[in-house]
Formats: sequence, structure tokens, C-alpha cells
Amino acid sequence: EKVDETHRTGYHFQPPKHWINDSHPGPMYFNGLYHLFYQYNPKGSVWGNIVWAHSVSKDLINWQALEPAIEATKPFDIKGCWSGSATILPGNKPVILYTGVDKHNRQVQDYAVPTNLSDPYLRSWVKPSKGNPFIDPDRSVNASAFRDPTTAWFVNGEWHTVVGSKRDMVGVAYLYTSKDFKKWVRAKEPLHSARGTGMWECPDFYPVSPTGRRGLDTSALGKEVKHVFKVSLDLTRFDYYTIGVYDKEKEKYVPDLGSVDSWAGLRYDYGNFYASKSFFDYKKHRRVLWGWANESDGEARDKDKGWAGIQLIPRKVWLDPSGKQLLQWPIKELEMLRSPDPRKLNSKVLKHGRHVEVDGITGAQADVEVTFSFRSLDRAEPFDPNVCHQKGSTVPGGLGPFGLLTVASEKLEEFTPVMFRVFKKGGKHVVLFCSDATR
Ligand code: DQQ
Repeated sequence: EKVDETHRTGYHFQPPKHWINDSHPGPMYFNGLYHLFYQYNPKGSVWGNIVWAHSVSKDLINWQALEPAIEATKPFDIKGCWSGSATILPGNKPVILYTGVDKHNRQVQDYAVPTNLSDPYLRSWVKPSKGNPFIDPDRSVNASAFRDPTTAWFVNGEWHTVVGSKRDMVGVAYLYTSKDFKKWVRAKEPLHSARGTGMWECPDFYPVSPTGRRGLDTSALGKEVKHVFKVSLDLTRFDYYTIGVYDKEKEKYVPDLGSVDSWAGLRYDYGNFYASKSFFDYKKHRRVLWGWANESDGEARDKDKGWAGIQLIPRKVWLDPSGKQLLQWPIKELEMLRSPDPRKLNSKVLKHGRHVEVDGITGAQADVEVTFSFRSLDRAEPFDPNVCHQKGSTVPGGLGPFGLLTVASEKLEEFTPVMFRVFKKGGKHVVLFCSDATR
């Protein structure tokens, strides 16, 4: 089978060939190895025949591919093994919760466990017939919009997980609880819901520390601890989050005032980033976020090139000191991919409408650290969050756009600008960081 290598990445995660989607199938750290599970079509480069592919790594950068962890073999997942999450139970026992599409095309929630805990690679997983599916959609639930269980957390003597859904146009995160991780009961009220948002795919719910950059275990609680609730909105295909408080008595998540659900709210990323999932890294005590980027140029091209999609370099996430948004940065391990002999360019003056060429690198892949400075920020205009996609890279503003022309052809017939604009907002300056794939 032919695989066109031209635009494959040397940074992000890719299997050797075929289609991938969703990082939501649960990354995890277990006994010295990171495990990445992801949605994969073993038969081709378009979506279909979905299994849970499985790779392991010591550093989140270099990966070894293993056999798929979960394949469609049982009546409760015969039409697909869709997204879900991993949870490490007490006694260091990993378990996977995932959505199976059953023979009647209903979305049910299933579990899988490793067959041999002493295999460090956890190569083989079993889906016991006893206890599967562990959640069947009852009549009150829309069985064709009921999927992607979260990593479970333990509070009030019970395990909790959330399943994404919708009721008409109301996005819903159904809450299920269990004393023994076997028998699950739906809570009276959803953990959270919001009108007018449509289907909530791939929910993620986790605590963040009010100060510092250390991550917290998914079950961590505490007076000052905040929670992040993220959903992938099927309607817009972006990942949105809010920051709020988890009321464990009422079993409700309440976003902070000003932290808005849906597309009026915050996104993890303003580029191509969907179906993401975070996990607590027990090794480095950080919260790590994975997201998936699909292709922009369509199915015919995907078939031609024999592959589609990447899992983006993982990021560390933590709460901004303002408590109002998250901060993120590519994981430190990424730096090991840098060349020992970087190209350096010092103190170049940038003139309006001109560019400076960085030679000695390829246009397709570069890891760049750059600092821009200005004599004055006076010309910054009032903040407008929509300016990136409305004005792209060619319409000038008060301050910007300026940045990098990546993947540029020699005569600049084609390029992808990665750019910044500086604005004024509430007596401060804010910066938008955007890209424009249309050029
Ligand atoms: N992809 C999975 C679903 C999920 C969707 C199926 C999000 O479980 O809701 O491949 O991209």
C-alpha cells in the first residue's frame, strides 16, 4: 500500500499509515510508560472500522506501536469502538471505559481491562462479557448521541464518570456513579448541561490547582481547587472549556461567573484541534493535554496519500493566576527533537510589508523561538477577538499582523502565516496568535 510521505510530520504523533481521530481514547501513565490510545481505521485513510489503536513511550515523544487494544468483536461493540478514557484504580489497576456501538446501532458504555498486569506494555485487553455494557441507554436517553465516558473520579465514597449527550439542542453531561466500578447508576441530575450547544462529544472534567503549575489527580479535591469542564462541540468542531467549581454535595459543576459555555466561551486552541483529552502524569505531576488535528484538504487527497490526521504534541496545562483561563505550553520533552546546531538570527528590523528570510532550514518543519519588540504600543487598536479570521494576514491593523511565513514556497506563491496582533483591552495590552491556511 502506497503512503505519500511528503507532508508527514517529524514532531507530532502519527502511525505509519491510515486514518486516525480523537485523542480522547485516554492517554495514561502506568508503571514507567506513557500509553496513547486513539481512534484508528486499520483498513484505510478515511473514518470507519474504528478500533482503539495503542502506542507506548518513555518520553511522550518517541513512540512504539503495539497491536490495537480494543477491537470490534462483541455484540456490545460490533459496530465500532469509539472514544472513552482510562482510569487507574487503587492497587494500580488500569481500566478503560469506552463507547461501543452495538448491533442495533445504539451507543452503549463498555469497559476493558488488561489481561496481564505484569506486562509493562499492557499489550492485551479483554472486554468481559459479564458486566458489559456497563451502561445501557434507557428510554430517556438519545441512544445515537450518548458517548465518550470520562476518566472516573472518586468522591463521597463512589466512582463518578460523565457521558456526553444532547437532548434536542441542549448539550448534556450525564453523571453516573458506582460503589464498586461494576454497577453504575445514573444521578438524578446531569453534572452539567447548556442550552443551544448541541451534542457534547468527548467531555473532560478535571481539577486544577489555584496556584502554581503542578497538575492534580482527577480525584483531587480541596477548598481552593478549581475544576475545568471541556466539551468538543460537534456543531463547530472546536474544543471549548469553562472554569468553575465542583459542588460535590449537589454533584454539580457550576462555571464561574464570566466563564461561558459554548462558542461564546474559551477555546483550548484557535486552530485545528478537536476531541482532546487530558490526563494526570503521575511521573512529573503535571496535567498533560492531547488533541487531534484532522486534514484540511479533503477525503480524496486522504485516500491518495494513504494517511490522515495527527495527534498534536502534548501540552502541559495549568490555571492562569487570574483564575479565569488556562495556560498551556508544549511539554518540555519536545526540546529533545531540536537540532544541536540551531540557526540564529539576531536583531533584525522588520519593515512594514517586508519579510526576512531564515535560510538553512526546511520550510516544512521548524521549531522556532522568536521575540518581537516595539518602540511603542500606542497604535494598538481596541480588542476584537474576530479579527484573525476576518482580516487574515493581509489586512493591516494598528499593530500587526507580524509573525512567521511558514511552509513558504520560494517565490511566496504559497505560505501559511503564523501571526500576532496586539490590541488594547481594559488598560492592558492583549495579543492574538493566529494562522491562516487559505494562502
Ligand atoms: N469520534 C468518536 C466518537 C466521538 C467523535 C468516533 C469525536 O466517540 O464522539 O470515532 O470526534
